[in-house]
Amino acid sequence: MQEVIVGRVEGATVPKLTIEVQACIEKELWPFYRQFGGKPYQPDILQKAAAEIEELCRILEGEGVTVCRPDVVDFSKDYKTPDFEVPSGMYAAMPRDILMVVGNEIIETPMAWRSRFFEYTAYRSLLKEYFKRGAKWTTPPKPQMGEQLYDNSFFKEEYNGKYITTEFEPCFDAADFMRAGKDLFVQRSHVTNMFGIQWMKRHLGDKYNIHVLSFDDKRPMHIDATFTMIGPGLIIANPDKPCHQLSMFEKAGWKIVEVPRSVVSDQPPWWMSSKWLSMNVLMLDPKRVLVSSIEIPTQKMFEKLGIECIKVDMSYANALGGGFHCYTTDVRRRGTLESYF
Ligand code: ABU
Repeated sequence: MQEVIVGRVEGATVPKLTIEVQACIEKELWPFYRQFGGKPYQPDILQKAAAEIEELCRILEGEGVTVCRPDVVDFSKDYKTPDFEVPSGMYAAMPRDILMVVGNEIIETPMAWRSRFFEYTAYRSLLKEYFKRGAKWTTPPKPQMGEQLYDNSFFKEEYNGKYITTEFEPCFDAADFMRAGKDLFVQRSHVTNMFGIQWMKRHLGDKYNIHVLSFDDKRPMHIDATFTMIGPGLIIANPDKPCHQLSMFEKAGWKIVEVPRSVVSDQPPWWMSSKWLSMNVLMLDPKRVLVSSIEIPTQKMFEKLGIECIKVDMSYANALGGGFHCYTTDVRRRGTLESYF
């Protein structure tokens, strides 16, 4: 990896518990969102998370990677469009959700949470700079996020394989995609609909193949704590969320390794994700990975695969719903455009 964007937690605000947030968050956490939605996250946790992210940047730079950061934005302001209103935004902590790099193109994704509508503002200084340096800069149609994008009947019954987003307009988070050369893998999730996947297919054209994957998962949102690509030919898989298309990878000769369970405790709190962030790692190159300093079983798994672990503490940063992969978007990597399927 040569250059990476690392998100920031400064200005982070708890999103309102809108229907699309409810679908993605464990029910036990809903009271937290009801109480704090629209207010800043607890300052002491934010400060500690910010310190961990600073340390992550220092470590990346020490490994020879250029680190870029989004602007500091106050996400506590309320906003209103002709289609919806919310009491606040959320954060610019997870560039992996909003920025997708494909070749020399950087795509600002049309995310599905109303609290994330204006998140792109934090990245505009960087995107203008990348454009000046020669990048192709694309913004897909921005969803209107009115009532028609969300399925109001979603909570009427127990989980039945439905999604909170409808097919009214395209939406997708970049973190539902992963890429190996000319092959992109994507899951239909609560925040990525088939219309969004279709948009990407038509946009990228014949140069890339998009494969749709699915998993046993009641709350699909982001593929990178479910099925994480360690490199072409090697995937680490969440044993609680089996992939329905495993045979496709097996036929292509890929190795799929099940990840050991996380060993983290309940403190600091887990406000927005499962503990499977233990597998939300960042590969610096095929032989070096950033992994949580607490997750010894996961470290051992990587060492057995011949991959050196660079250990970093992300306990407080994890509280906001992301691990190394979520907090970063790799902008430049060495390599050629291979086809694997
Ligand atoms: N943004 C990644 C969250 C994934 C998970 O909760 O497992």
